[in-house]
Amino acid sequence: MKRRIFAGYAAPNAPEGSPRTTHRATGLTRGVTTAIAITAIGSLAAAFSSAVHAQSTAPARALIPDGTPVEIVSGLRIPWSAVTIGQDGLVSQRGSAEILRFRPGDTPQSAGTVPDVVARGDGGMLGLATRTEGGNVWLYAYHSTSAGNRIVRMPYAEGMLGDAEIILDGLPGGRAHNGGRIAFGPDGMLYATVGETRNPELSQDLQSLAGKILRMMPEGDIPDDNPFDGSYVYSFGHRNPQGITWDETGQMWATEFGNNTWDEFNRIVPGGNYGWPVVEGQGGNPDYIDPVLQWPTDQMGPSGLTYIDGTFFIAGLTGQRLWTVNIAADGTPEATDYYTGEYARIRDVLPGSDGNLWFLTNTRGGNNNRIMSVSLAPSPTP
Ligand SMILES: [Ca+2]
Repeated sequence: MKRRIFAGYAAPNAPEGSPRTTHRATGLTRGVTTAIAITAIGSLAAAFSSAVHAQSTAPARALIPDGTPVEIVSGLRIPWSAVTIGQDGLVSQRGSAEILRFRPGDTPQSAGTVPDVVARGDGGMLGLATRTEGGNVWLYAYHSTSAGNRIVRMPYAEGMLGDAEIILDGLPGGRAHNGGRIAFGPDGMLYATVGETRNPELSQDLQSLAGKILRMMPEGDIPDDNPFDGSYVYSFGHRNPQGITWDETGQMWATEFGNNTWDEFNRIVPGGNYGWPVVEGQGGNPDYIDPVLQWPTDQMGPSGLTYIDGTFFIAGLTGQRLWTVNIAADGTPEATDYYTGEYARIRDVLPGSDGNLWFLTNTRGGNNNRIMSVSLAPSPTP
């Protein structure tokens, strides 16, 4: 059973894998409720309108992790991103130029290396994405170099990567806040999250690609219909976003590391300004778009994000847990956490090739990290 209890409260003797805490955000129309909001009440109009947007297709029941996760890959060192191509999985490790290929239960094999990868701070080999074009399969990678961050692509055939082709080079980079997630949207465009490289003022500077979500053609050109003419910038005012996904309506969503107070779950609109560094979390300032949900940074630290049949799954890195988010039919966003502290930090989450949910663990020491697989089931409570 779900427990709707105080934020930060750990239910004693909760069975393994059961939800520990559930946080319900109050909506404008709900008035005072007994639900506990970890979101600030400010600017819930934005949250409410976002929720209304999603409600028409929201399923009656949420998906929840079902049972004990099974280890399908071990011995990884800071795995950062994983994708599937058919039955193959491919995974990046932050400190390595090598991309590993795996199938659940087998020892991972090298699929090839990416040139010019330089790992320092939170940079290195970061996000992966795939694209099938005609009969060709491409693996895209976002990685750090000695001079900022770069997006490349490599053909993938018979388990091996071909030569890398640069898609976009010279992205802002630094020792921290490199962003690094990439994914193709339902519009066939490639999106990338770029952190503000610990230069907060760049997030509001439309001439800089730091602190932005970018949108580009699969070959790296700027699309004609981007919100700012001649710019890769799709949305701005971000701090260090590391998760992007889309729901079945085509709406984009993103997770973002906050500074000291609030981590964010944002509904992304073209040209939107998400506030950093003027606002962290829900500020209620009409000049900026507030997050739909926010969490104290010790509970979340969101990295990877995916969406499966009406439920968002968020890799809680700092909070060392898996989060789900659902938007109820009445527009109320609800977040639930699982496995707190059981699998170390969690860096990425994705639909696996075995039909289960996969997530990547990141211990602080970095060694013997794993990919876990867990089945999903409808929540027993509507
Ligand atoms: Ca924000």
